[in-house]
Amino acid sequence: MQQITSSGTPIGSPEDVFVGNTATKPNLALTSTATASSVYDNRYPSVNVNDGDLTTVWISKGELNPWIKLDWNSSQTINKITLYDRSNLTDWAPGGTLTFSDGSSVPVTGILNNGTGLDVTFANKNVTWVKFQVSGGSGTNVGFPELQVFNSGSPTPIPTPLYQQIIGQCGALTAMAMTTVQMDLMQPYMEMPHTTQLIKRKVLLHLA
Ligand SMILES: [Ca+2]
Repeated sequence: MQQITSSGTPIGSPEDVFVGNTATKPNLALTSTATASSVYDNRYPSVNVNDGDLTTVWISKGELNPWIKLDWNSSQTINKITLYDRSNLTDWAPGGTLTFSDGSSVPVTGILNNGTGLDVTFANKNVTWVKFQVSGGSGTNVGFPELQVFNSGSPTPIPTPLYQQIIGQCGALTAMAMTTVQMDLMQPYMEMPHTTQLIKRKVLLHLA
């Protein structure tokens, strides 16, 4: 009996239904202006929180519950913010509240103490600023290496000529997929970098 998928493609055949540009969306924080409730000294200015560099840190001056604010010159559509606590285990901002220029707010909990980023997602907002007020902070000088702001919308469609080119390359790589391409066992697919884009294509497998 021939097994087929829900889309009718025989197992073992590539299924060209999931191809998209999953390239990272730009971090909108990079184009904002950062201000903070305080700054420890000129080695740790507020601009360090949105310079795209996790090794540079904004540090408050003796605050456990400081705030940091990002302002844009024009309205931005956003739906995800990633917060990175200081990587040292002394200073810790475990959570707080994001407030926005549209009057809304989003509570934040679960920021890890080790500097691992926490993604906070929400429905699209059109805003000119976002402010994060820390609560429950501990240590001596709470701060953040980075706040990142995104509009993580649907993948950008790939122009047809490029799509055809990539499909051709994927076809040539299918036989190598088991050994050379990252696989997700729950939803098998192959990934291949294509210039600045990361292309995913499902590859259906014979499991028996
Ligand atoms: Ca930084």
